[in-house]
Amino acid sequence: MDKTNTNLRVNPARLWDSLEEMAKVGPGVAGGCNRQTLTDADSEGRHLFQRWCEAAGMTMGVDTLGNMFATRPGTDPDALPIYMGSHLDTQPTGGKYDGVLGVLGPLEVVRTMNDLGLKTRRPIVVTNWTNEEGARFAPAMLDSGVFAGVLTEDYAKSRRDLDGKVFGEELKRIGWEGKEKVGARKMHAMLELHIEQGPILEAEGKTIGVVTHGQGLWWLEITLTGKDAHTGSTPMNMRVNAGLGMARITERVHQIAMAHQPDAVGAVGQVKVFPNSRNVIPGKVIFTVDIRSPEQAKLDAMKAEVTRAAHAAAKELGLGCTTEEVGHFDPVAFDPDLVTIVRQSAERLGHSHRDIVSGAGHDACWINRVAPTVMIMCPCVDGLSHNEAESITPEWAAAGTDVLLHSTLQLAETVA
Ligand code: HGY
Ligand code: MN
Ligand code: MN
Repeated sequence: MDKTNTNLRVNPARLWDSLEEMAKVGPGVAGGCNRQTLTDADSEGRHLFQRWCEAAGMTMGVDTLGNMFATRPGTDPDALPIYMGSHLDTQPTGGKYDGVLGVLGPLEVVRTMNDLGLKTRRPIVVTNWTNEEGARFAPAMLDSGVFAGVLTEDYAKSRRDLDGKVFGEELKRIGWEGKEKVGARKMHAMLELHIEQGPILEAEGKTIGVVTHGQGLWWLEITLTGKDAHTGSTPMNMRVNAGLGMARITERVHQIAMAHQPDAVGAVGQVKVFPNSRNVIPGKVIFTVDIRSPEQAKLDAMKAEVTRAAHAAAKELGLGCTTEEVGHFDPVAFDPDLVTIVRQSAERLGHSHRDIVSGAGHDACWINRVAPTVMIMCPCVDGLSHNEAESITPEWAAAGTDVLLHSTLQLAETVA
């Protein structure tokens, strides 16, 4: 089969049905998903994914952090495989496509190859990375970070959620702690298909994002300590208000990001207030600052400015202040040769496309350290993501998966 055959396309209806079927596992309350990592819903989604992979003739391997690897054999078992993957875990108010398209799109690629009886020299592996979101257990991209040798397995297994549940214990509880050594697998290349999660592609009428770079990020967890006191009877000049400190620092994070425009973002997304009672001045607040930029210098400058601002605000209010780095990766440049293959596949298939920098972090950002890696993006409506109203069209899903199909067949070397 001529790999450049532009008639070679996936089955859009089957892909869409799989996305909708998976979305029923761990449903949200407003049409999206709440399939947080290492929950029973995550486990149910994993079982469904495994059943589908085995029905497509693949064999499943699972490592000691629950990363899942479904293999379609090649004609040369010694050849390094082509990996395609992303994540099935979602935010608490997540969409149906963030991560999921990057796992079920590759499954559709394999299903299409089966339909057409296509053989490749290299094996092909479809991957589900555990805990990409970092919503329940920080940091994001935790297990691909261990796979890439940046984080340790002990660190990953020690992470706690807001209820004090421990990652390693939850992984055992849901029965997805595998036997494979994390990071032992070697890859010829890794491709990740993902929705853009930003407004650019849709606004410019482009169907495919050829991802050349990913912006870097810092997650700084700040703990402010003041004094619990009565909100009614405590005079204003006697208050040691950790909640006020958090508010001031949140405003400063916004100002710092705005001062580094363009290409800088910052916000506070997770806040835990103690004792979180309506008539008690918060004596303690723990919150995470998320700052990002594609430019290393800006990222480093913002981190220093946010840290200084936090300590200054705390000092003004007489608060104790500690900061902890709970997530980080530098800006990444994806493999130029793979970027060219993705761009050529989009061209060949007649899809409009543009080079783009990923605003969100992805497992590909870590895997890029251990294998040539690239990402393919499709638009999402209004650029909205990490929101249950996240939406894409079946056409966008199919276009991104067709580009993945063609790029993967080229890299895996179809055998006549
Ligand atoms: O945080 C991120 O960028 C990704 O969605 N986990
Ligand atoms: Mn994602
Ligand atoms: Mn996400």
